[in-house]
Amino acid sequence: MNPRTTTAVAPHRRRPHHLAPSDGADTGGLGRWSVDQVLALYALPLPELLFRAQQVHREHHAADEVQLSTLLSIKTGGCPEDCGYCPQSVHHETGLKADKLMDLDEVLDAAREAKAQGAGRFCMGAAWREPKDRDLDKVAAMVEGVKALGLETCVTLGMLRADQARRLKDAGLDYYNHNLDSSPQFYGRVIGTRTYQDRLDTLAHVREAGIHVCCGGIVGMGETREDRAGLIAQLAGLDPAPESVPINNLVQVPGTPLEATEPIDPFEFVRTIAVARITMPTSMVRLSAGREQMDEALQAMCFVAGANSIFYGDRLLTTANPQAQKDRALLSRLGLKAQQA
Ligand code: SAM
Ligand code: DTB
Ligand code: SF4
Repeated sequence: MNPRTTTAVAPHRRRPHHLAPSDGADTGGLGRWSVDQVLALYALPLPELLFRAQQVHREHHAADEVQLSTLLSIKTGGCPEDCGYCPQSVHHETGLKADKLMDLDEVLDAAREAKAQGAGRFCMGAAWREPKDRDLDKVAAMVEGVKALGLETCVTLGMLRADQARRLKDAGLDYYNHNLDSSPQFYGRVIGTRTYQDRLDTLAHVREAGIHVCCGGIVGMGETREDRAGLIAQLAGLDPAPESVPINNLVQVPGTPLEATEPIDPFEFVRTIAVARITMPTSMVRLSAGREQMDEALQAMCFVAGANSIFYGDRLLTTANPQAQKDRALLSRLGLKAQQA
């Protein structure tokens, strides 16, 4: 049976009023969620929350498919921004060596390898505040080359002007990743060199250029549940919601200010995935950074909670990710399969 058609009535139509978007009407997740409404989801008994997340998930997605994105850091380290979680910032002594922008051939070799391993999307990340126009030409060539290999393309290059977004769209870019990272209230505790509004402006330029939006955040930075709910309410309130929503669990890197933060309770992480799924029904919710530090049972719970995408490949940008072979074995044990691009 097609998992998309197993429920006759949209499950989120049966939500009690206090768990519905604030416009009052059911909008299939396109309405705005207040922070209190998101907190009410968080407060549900875990089995109830997972049940609801599964209902929404099956209404909009094939429940046995996981989308696979491979990351490559095309320009590593030396970033002028001060993001407190990030090993690539010049503000933190992490011992990371800064590199220049990679050559096209090297990038295409990595993309070919990702495709051979079964990835559907190739995401290229650069440690920039924003791209210089001459660098953007080089990235545009990378996008064209990767796309020609039959992979979906994604880049994350920092802040983007409207004309730069259009340049990337012309090169064939499918997705731009730019995260809100946390709630507007907590954000300033982690990042001082760019504002929340700067991020919203970049997202608007990406959207206007007709590029799919990949936007999520990080948890485990010492934020409260209210901050996590604030992040989710912001993401779900983007109109339309991001097509991809990466939920990162902080990878604590020695030398960063967030190095010794109290880790998030694993069940609270699962709740965050479930709440993202319920509030953004049609988005791909990506179980992102932090999987190397999770056991397989916790990852399985995240898939039950509605995660349907992962970063796939032995590295994230500068830190470790589970080996591709180990991930293939895990998906197979769980009866899940890679989504065909
Ligand atoms: N420099 C660009 C920017 O910040 O927009 C693109 C790359 S940046 C590394 C992309 C995202 O990775 C960040 O917004 C953050 O959400 C995530 N990230 C970075 N370091 C992380 C860490 N140590 N643990 C978890 N997520 C992290
Ligand atoms: C996202 O949300 N997470 C990815 C991707 N977008 C670019 C990056 C995670 C980085 C983790 C730390 C590192 O490897 O440097
Ligand atoms: Fe730079 Fe991005 Fe790291 Fe922030 S997250 S320091 S912008 S590479």
